[in-house]
Amino acid sequence: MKFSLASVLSVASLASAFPLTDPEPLFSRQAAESINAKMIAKGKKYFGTATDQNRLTVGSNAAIIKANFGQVTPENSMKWESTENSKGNFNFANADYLVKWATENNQLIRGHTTVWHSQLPGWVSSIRDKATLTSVMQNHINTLLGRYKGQIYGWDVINEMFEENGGFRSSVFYNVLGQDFVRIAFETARAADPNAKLYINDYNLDSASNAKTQSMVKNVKAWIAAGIPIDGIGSQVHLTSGQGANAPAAMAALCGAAPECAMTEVDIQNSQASDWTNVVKACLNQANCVGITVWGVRDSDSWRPSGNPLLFDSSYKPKAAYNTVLAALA
Ligand code: 9MR
Repeated sequence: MKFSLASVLSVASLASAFPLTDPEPLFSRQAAESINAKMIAKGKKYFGTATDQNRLTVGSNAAIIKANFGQVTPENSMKWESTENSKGNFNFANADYLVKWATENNQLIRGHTTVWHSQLPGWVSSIRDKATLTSVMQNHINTLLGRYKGQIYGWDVINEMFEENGGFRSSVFYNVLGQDFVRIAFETARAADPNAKLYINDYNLDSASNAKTQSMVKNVKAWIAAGIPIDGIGSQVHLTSGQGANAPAAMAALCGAAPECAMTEVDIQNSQASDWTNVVKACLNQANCVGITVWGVRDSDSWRPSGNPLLFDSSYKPKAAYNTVLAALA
């Protein structure tokens, strides 16, 4: 049988129009399968990661996020010191970049964070009277949430307000306004972006028996009962080896206290495979756990790189931990 040049060419052009291979070959998608796609197949909203312009513009970060994740949290660009470092002077350059990139690349966004004692400029922490602090909080929340209204899945409205013993942290917000700062923050956020889910977020909520976990549960229930518009509890989930074992019970407690819940900043130093399996199961087990976010793409970019706490190594290769997550989502 003979082939004419024309038929060979037409087969070749057909093949390039309809490639038989995966349209996103292995080398560009970095891992065998997308953990975000698997998470959605389980009825969840996303598997996400933290990033920002400084990461998205270098190495394989953008390619990895596009291929494997479905949600981004700005690691630093929306914090108070980044957005309003001096009173009334807002700078949104880095946050705008993140939001535009996420929107163009079909990534949900978790806004992080409005009211937090850390990365807070001195002009805010030195305020001593209620009226000034209230109006400063309202203006900050209105301006930040207003700018991205309709574009953010959920906001960490309050971050890290509890002490390890379950008490309220001594911050300018609590010291000047008492518990009222919770109502002020959430009511302002609700009015500024009515469709965003409003979260209270914290760390060391990793065991159901922690005083801090129990205080979060008790207080959030009371605040919701009092009409404060809290939609969700975020558990940061910064773990070390072996701690994953407590995650399912911890999430059961937290997710029982609010309409929804999420694991918002996961990393596991010196992880065992069982830690990642337990973390994934902890969210899958709770019908109202909407998603899991890891706190960065590759180990060497983690805020605590020792113990290689993330899912990709410093060469952007998916680690065994990535495949453990995939298997837990199977
Ligand atoms: O990962 C963030 C790091 O780049 C910053 O230097 C640090 C400053 O406090 O914040 C890190 O992110 C924190 C997050 O915003 C809140 N929870 C704890 C995270 C790790 O410190």
